[in-house]
Amino acid sequence: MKRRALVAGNWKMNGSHDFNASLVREIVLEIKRFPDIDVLVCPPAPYLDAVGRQLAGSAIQLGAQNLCEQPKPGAFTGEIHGGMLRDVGCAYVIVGHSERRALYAETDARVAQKFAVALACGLTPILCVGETLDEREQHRTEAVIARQLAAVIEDSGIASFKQAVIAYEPVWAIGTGKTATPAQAQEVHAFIRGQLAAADARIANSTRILYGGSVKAENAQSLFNCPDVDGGLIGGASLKADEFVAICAAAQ
Ligand code: G2H
Repeated sequence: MKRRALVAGNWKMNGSHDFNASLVREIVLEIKRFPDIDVLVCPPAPYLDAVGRQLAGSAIQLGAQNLCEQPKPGAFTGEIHGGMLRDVGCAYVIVGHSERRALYAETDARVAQKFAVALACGLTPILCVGETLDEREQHRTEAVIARQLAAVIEDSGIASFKQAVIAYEPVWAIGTGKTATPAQAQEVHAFIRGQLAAADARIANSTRILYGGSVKAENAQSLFNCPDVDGGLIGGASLKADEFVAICAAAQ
């Protein structure tokens, strides 16, 4: 089965009303050239509503970078419920990004809770998995990723991946300028698909697995050519309209 590519821009903690408006204006103009892929931008939470309004009428979808693991809204100061993300027009939410795992102590169990809440709220979770440099050097890449995936599969079930996306993001390649080679990416993507296939071959075949970690216009094509790479989760390069559009072109 040929999977439809997805290119998702993770703006992280960057932007302002003026910056976002100009970036989105340029992307919206160009994106019409790429009808065969899905494109998504994930601004910081305070800007979701404004960016969503600017995207209205375009094919670009809106995603959030995080959500609260609590299943119901209530007294959780500073947190954002998945239903609120839906309310402002989000279709996707990133779950378990390595920056949240490392800097905000998100455990596999909490990531699994967030994944489940995202689904319950009608959002498509983008589940991030990936190993650190130490883990790779200790040949623990597969064990780490298997553990990260298992936490979610055990909690939400393999069928949940009918409405989910996985992003493989080697931590050593995030924002460092170091990118996994296409061979390294393909090897891990095939492993991830194999983990899903062990539970359900059909779901494994249809689940989109994105690569993330210093994707740029110059390396996107070679990564997207890999048979198990179905697009990208783009950080730094998604903040430059021409770079992001060139990455979309590579996925088309
Ligand atoms: C990985 C990626 C996007 P960058 O975090 O999530 O960021 O492309 O800047 O490495």
